[in-house]
Amino acid sequence: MRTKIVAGNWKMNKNREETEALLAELSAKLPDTKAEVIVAPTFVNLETAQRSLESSTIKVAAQNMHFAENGAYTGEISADMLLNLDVDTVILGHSERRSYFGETDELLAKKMDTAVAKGLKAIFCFGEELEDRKSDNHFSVVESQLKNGLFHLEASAWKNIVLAYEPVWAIGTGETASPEQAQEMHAFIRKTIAEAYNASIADEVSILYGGSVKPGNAEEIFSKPDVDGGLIGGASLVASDFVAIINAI
Ligand code: G2H
Repeated sequence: MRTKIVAGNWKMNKNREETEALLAELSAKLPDTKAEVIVAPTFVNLETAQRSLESSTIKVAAQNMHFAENGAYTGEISADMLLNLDVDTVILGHSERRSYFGETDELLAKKMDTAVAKGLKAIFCFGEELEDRKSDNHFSVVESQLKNGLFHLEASAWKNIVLAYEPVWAIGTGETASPEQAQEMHAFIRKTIAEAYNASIADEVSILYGGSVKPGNAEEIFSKPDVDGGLIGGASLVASDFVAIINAI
C-alpha cells in the first residue's frame, strides 16, 4: 500500500501573518484523512509554520535547499539548517527552479545526494515542456530526468523519495494533463524505475501529479491507479480549495 500524499507548494506567497492565518484555517478544516498532508511555505516562514502546526498532523516542507554542507553560498540554505528547524522534507527540482534558476539534472543529483546523506525526505519534481510533448519526446525527457537526477542513488535511498510528475505546460496555466495522460506517464515512470532498480521499489514509491490541480479535477486525477496524490500550487493557497483536494484522495 503506497502512501497517499497531498502537498501544498506555496511558492513565493504568504507573509508571516498570512501563513499563520492560512494554517489556522487549514487545521480547523482538515478532514480525517489517511493521506499525508504537507505544506511548503517560504524559507522565512518555516519556523512560523512549524509553530502553528505543533499539535497538527500536517507536515512542513521546504521548497529548496543547497547541496553543500555550509560555507560561502550567499542566499542559500543548507540541509542542516532545515533539520535544525525540524523540517525533514524538501521539494527539489521544481520546474520553476529548473527554468528560472538554471537548476540542471547534474545539480539536482548533488542535491539528492545531500538529501539522502542527511536523511531528508525529498519530493523530486520533473516533467516535460510543451515542445517535448508536441514532438512526442515526453517519455524520453522524463526518462532522462529520472536517470540523471536519481538513478545513481543506492536502492536504500528510495524509501525517502517521493516523485512529483509535473508537466511544465500544465503548471499555473489552468491547463491540466488529462487523468489518462497522467496515468500513462505515472505507469511509465514506475516501469522505468522497475527496470533501473526492481519491481518492489517501483511499486512502493509514491508518485504525485502536479500542474493546475483544483477541487474540480482532483478526484478524477487521484482515481488513477498510479497517481498517489498531488503537488498543489495555486489551489493550496486557499484553505477550502486545499481541503477539497485532500478530501478528493
Ligand atoms: C505546479 C504546481 C505546484 P499549480 O508548479 O507545484 O502549481 O498547481 O499552481 O500549477
